[in-house]
Amino acid sequence: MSLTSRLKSMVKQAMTPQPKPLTEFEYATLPWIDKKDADIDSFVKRYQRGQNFPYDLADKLRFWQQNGYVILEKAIQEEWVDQLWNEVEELIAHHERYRTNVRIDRPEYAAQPVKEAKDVPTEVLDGPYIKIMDFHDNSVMGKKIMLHNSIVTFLEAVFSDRVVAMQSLLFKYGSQQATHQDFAYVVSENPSHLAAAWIALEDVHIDSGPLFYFPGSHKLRKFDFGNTGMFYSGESKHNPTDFARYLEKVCQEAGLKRETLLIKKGDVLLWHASLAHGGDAIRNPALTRKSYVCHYSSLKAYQHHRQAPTSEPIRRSMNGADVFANPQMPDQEDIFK
Ligand SMILES: O=C(O)CCC(=O)C(=O)O
Repeated sequence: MSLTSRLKSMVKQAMTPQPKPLTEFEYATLPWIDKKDADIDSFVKRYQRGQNFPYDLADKLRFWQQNGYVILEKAIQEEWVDQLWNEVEELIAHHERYRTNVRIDRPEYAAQPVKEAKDVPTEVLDGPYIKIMDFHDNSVMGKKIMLHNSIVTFLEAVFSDRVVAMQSLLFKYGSQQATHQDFAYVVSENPSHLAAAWIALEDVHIDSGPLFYFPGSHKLRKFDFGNTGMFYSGESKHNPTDFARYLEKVCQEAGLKRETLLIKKGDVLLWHASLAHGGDAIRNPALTRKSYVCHYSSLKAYQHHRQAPTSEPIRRSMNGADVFANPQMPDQEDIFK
């Protein structure tokens, strides 16, 4: 393209009105349960799959609708949790064998916080400020827990659509992450079709930096990052600290209480795209807080892997839900059988 045509095209783009970034979910595409006329009793009568759900589905859906979360006690069998954690320990101990991405939130890694496990020493991987990313790509057990029948049955009810898992994070220590709502960071093709699971891989100790959350905060007005609306990007005018301050202020104004998640190994917290939450301060650095966080969307809202938005994904299906194979590391898929 010549310089003149490039300039012309830049001027044309600058003069074309850009769509205003979203500052609220579109009402028409909200999950049915977030709409004003949601009729939970008739939904439950029609929802065949809910009949084998080992909790009272109508009660859990009502609780979700009001509070933006539910807890499924003893959802995941201990042996599964133990197997997953043994695999994580193997990854940490023999990091040189694995290409799993790891995020290191330590000042010495600030220039490049995401690296492959093989390039991060065991002492660093084994410490705090580490997020092991998308380990489910590598692990069949990671996929089995992510797509566990109880999680999928509940989220399929919430979306009234097939569930598709989007991504996962594994933590050995508390994240100490500031208050946030996930839709700002984890974006599907329909941002309101998003939910998450926090799976306890050990009993949570109050001094280990537990997750905290504000029940009812999923109904509050969204934060506006300025130029990028309700989504955060490196270009946003406002930053995650402004986001946290806003959420804490509006939760306080609305009289919402801050709760601390003290659940047991194998229990699962499921939360709404807009539930305000974060990681508490670690009061005893010797304590671990092993946990597995998975994010989900629906078939209609997540049709392509985020790293290959124009290719048809390779679906791995379990319990009537899907997760896409990692398009960038096919050699690392299911290396932990
Ligand atoms: O587990 C934590 O401390 C925070 C996890 C979290 O907020 C998230 O993944 O969205």
